[in-house]
Amino acid sequence: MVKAVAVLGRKDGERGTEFFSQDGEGPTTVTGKLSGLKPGLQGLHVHALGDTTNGCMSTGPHFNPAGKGHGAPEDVNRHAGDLGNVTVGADGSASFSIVDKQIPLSGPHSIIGRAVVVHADPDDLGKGGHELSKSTGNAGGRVACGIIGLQG
Ligand SMILES: [Cu+2]
Ligand SMILES: [Zn+2]
Repeated sequence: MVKAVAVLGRKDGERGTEFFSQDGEGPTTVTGKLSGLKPGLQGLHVHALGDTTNGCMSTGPHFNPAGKGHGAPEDVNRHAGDLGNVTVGADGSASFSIVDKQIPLSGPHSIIGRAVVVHADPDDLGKGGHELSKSTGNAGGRVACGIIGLQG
């Protein structure tokens, strides 16, 4: 079992924690608790770089080792980092659990050392018809992010 954790934050404070676990070659389970966010659907992705020298802006594009287009988690044509949306409640908090096969914690396409990013707007899952739909899901600004690091 490989375990990892990301503490999400922004300049004005912490926004939550996401835990990752993967058993052998199986899917990765992501469980998260976020707070201090705007209510509604918000895009959630793994971005390619674990670089927060310029805040969430320097985490690069969506993690995309297979060179595909942006999509929904259940789509064949999706970035590995496309985890869809989280639902933020009226109190600004969200709890979620995601099981996904494209975000391993070991091997050549490992997401260790990359970043998870929460966006300001809903991810249109590539279907919104906006010029950004096929690259980012038009999910707007990067509200919070955290570097995915190994956990004991
Ligand atoms: Cu993103
Ligand atoms: Zn994407």
